[in-house]
Amino acid sequence: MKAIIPILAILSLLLVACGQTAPVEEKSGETLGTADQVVTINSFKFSPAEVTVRTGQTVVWKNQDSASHTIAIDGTESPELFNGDTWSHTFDTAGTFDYLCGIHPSMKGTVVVE
Ligand SMILES: [Cu+2]
Repeated sequence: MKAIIPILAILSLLLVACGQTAPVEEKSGETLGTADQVVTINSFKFSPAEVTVRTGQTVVWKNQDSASHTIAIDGTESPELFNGDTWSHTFDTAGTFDYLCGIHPSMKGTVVVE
């Protein structure tokens, strides 16, 4: 009987920890569900190369390339994205945000925030 209480304590700690993860940062299919625009990375290209969102909206990049890439945009850079990885960024200010891959700077794209 004494062993049950510590187990319950650990279980409730695990539940709290799970509840604190941010779904937008997860590498799951749910990420794409929160996207206002999705940019696919394939063959060293962002597709579409330009997307338009409104302020407060989110763009999700999905790497379907065999090579790994990053997205350097709006003063930040994604972690290295391997095949199947996704990364999202929410744009809070209007403007035109040109971006590139931090690993392959010739890879370029644009997010227009209206
Ligand atoms: Cu790249």
